[in-house]
Amino acid sequence: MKQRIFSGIQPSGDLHLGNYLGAIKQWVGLQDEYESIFCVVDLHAITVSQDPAVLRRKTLEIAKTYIASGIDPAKASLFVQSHVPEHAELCWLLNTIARNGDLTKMTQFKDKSGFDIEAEGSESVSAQSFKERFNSVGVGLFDYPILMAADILLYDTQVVPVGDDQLQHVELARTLARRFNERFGETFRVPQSRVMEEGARIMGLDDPTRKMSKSAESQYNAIALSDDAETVRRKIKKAVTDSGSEIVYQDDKPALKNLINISTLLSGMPIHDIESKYQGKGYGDFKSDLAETIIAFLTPFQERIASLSDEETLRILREGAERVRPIATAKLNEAKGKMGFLI
Ligand code: ATP
Ligand code: LTN
Repeated sequence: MKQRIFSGIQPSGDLHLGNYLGAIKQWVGLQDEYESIFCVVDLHAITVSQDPAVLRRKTLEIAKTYIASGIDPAKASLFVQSHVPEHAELCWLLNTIARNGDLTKMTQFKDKSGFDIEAEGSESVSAQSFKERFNSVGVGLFDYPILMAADILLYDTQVVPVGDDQLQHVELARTLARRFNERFGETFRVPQSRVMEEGARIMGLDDPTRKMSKSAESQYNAIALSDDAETVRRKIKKAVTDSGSEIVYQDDKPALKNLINISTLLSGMPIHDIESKYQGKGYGDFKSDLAETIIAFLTPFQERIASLSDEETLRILREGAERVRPIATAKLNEAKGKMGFLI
């Protein structure tokens, strides 16, 4: 029996190389080894405000990206979260066993809300501004990790492949599974997370101390999977570098380390070989080759996306939902039965 994996990406913002290298590329390699379920998590996307037309377009775009990256709908189930309403319902059940303290420590919540409950009482935050900030943060954004726990636990997921920014959320899914099982009897499987080593964290091109992000302010933070050749060349040229001019992979050169990571992951050339290739050369040569490596990856990828019609993509997504829904229904009913609901 193959183990089951589940993962998802939100249809918000433009997907970038970090999403591909830190998440989707790993999934492609896992689909033969595991029974795979990959979701477009549209219910998560609305935790920040979305234009409905854009949400619709992005949902299809993420599904096309999965397929163009090599996820095979014959092997893996691809579906849209809102097509399986059990996700939202289990989220409600889990809300009643989660505690506020489980959520206030989540770094993604702190980042996205700009609100840090642990900062209360510090000199920099007055009681007044603390309260104002708290009152303005959306409830959905706070509850986000519980919905993610529901996604994972509904399918008896054994392994959750994610970038390292999501480890804290998977940890919460584990906590909630255990808490539920202790209270109501063995129901949910406790999942494991799985992070890919080098690709785990691709950093921003404009700031190697922060991860490359869909919601970054500067257009020079990320290479979008939809960027054309000229844009890639311009962004790589502008990417910050460290002091010195040698091409070496070292912790004290975080900007260069990040660029070398991207290069090795896309070209398959070992890091050591990259260092040797640029011995005696400067950042300029390395960067212009890196831009071409990225373009050589993106061009056929974008062609595959363009060849997928909306209708075909929607058909794949509907089939995926039909395939996984019975699993979700059975697990939800099991949980409801244990909690005392009439089934
Ligand atoms: P946002 O910046 O709006 O939070 P995001 O770019 O982090 O969005 P998500 O939808 O939160 O994207 O993440 C999708 C997947 O991509 C997750 O598994 C996440 O861990 C991974 N991921 C996101 N950014 C990076 C990155 N810079 N490096 C590696 N993996 C990443
Ligand atoms: N929170 C995740 C997306 C996500 C997810 C999941 C990942 C939602 N549900 C279940 C793995 C398993 C993110 O922002 N990347």
